[in-house]
Amino acid sequence: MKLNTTIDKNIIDGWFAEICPMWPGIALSLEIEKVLYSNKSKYQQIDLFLTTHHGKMLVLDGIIQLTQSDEFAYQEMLAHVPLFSHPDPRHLLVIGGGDGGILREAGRHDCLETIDFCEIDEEVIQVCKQFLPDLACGFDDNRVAVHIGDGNAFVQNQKQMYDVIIVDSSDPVGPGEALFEKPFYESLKHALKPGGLIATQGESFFMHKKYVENLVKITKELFDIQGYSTILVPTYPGGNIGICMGSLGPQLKIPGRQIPEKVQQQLKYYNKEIHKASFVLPGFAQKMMDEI
Ligand code: SPM
Repeated sequence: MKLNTTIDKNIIDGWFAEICPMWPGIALSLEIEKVLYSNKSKYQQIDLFLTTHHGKMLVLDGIIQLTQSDEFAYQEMLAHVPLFSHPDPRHLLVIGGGDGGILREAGRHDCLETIDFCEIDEEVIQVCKQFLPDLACGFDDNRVAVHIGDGNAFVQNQKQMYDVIIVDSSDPVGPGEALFEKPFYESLKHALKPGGLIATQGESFFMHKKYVENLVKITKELFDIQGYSTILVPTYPGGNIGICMGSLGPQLKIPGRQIPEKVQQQLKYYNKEIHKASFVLPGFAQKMMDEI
């Protein structure tokens, strides 16, 4: 099948193959029905596919960012684990995640008064507003203030502003690279109010040992309390992805407040039990964390 996309090298007989040096020798493939959008933005290659069995799929620089079939797992956990760990979050910063999925989940927290959002690539936001309204509805919340620009530069100018900061980054290849380095984490720490906490896309302990070790090392060095939670996501490499967290006060491994019933009813993955269980790691992964 010939598909009209600018990432032809990833398309084999109508299947998209996610090939990346970060996970050498293995590639997840999804069958594609149609290319809905394909363009090189100022920062990266953006592709939006309709798959045959997993809904629409957003791909940046050849890497799967989400599919409609399982995006809820990642967005719910990356939003609600940190937000429910904090006893009273009022001010939130979200860096990355131009699809709006984290904003959609954060919007369920009535206690939030302001939600700053920083994304480098405005074209990702536009594409998701056009093709993924079930995620981009996150932008409709009138507490959300959108800042287009480099998240690393943005956070350097914020001092003691936020109760919670969530970093929904792509992988450390391409525009997201600086978001995996210690100076960025130092800036995140300075942008937190006393008692604040951060949560960042923490890669996979199966697939990216050295990246996970680096994130855990940085957060252990900078924060009083550190934690690593894991999420099952079938369309990410290895079927899992982590959340790397650092806290200036609140415990992370149990919710710091009640989950309102009206919020719980809207969720498909997150609940009090999975919050706690997500910090229980397989033996080899826990050993890896303990040795850092
Ligand atoms: N809001 C969804 C944006 C997705 N951001 C994270 C994407 C990560 C893609 N690569 C996964 C590799 C995991 N080890």
